[in-house]
Amino acid sequence: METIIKEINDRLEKIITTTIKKGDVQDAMLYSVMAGGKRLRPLLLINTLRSYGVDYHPYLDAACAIEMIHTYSLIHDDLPGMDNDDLRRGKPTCHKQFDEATAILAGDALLNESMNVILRMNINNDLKIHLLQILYKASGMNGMIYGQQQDMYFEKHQATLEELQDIHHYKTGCLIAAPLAMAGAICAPADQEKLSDLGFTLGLAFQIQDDILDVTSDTETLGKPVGSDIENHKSTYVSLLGIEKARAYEEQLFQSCLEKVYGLTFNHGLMIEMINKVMKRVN
Ligand code: GRG
Repeated sequence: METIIKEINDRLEKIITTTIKKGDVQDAMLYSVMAGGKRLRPLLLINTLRSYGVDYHPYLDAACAIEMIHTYSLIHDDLPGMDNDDLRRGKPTCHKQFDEATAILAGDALLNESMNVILRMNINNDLKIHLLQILYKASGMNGMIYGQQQDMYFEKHQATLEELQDIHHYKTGCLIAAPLAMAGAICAPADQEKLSDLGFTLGLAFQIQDDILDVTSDTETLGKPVGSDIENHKSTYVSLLGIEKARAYEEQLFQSCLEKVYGLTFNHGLMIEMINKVMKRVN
């Protein structure tokens, strides 16, 4: 897995340093893309291909394109007009390190250039269009951006558990399901739906874990009380269910992911390793 992460990192660095014009925006793109993300989404694409016994190298750029979209979403999510965060992955957020205008453009450019990365890939045009359709539906207004809109609405309104699930299906789930669906499009079209469904379940489990990590790291590192998000009127799985039920729900979804993996005909071991990596993260 470490070798593959290095390949992803090297390729991302090369794309940003060699295919676009130099200047502050390029510096900001590079800063955020290389700031130490876990590369979960590209790994999901690559490891799904490997699970089917397919060489992932011709598709490395598709994996990088997903990470570029993910990074754009984090840069914009951190902006003063959204979450107004000063730190991301333990480092100054893009707008703190550069300035707000540069961070907006860096996010915009990552989204645009992600499409150019796929357009330049040396694969047949039908597959290229199929990959573009999956990725830009997942990240667009019927996907991640819709989820972000709902998230912003429910910062001011109390969400039910169903509404919370809907937010995360779109905001987090779509960009986790996309790499699995893209792998399906590349090498197992008949499995695409099942792979996407696995991705949405994994995305939900990942989000619940994120909510749990938020409160546990609050208590451990900041001394804030568990469930402090309740005071911010922000609904989370922990604020709605309590930490024990949230943990039980996460475990139930984790088991469901394993069942879905065994419902597919490929190398199960690799995918289980990948799911374990997602679910056992500590940040
Ligand atoms: C601004 C259009 C727009 C969308 C923003 C993804 C997102 C939507 C906001 C990020 C805020 C957030 C905490 C989302 C939950 C999903 C999540 C835990 C994202 C972080 O993903 P990781 O853990 O990040 O894969 P790294 O740092 O490893 O890349």
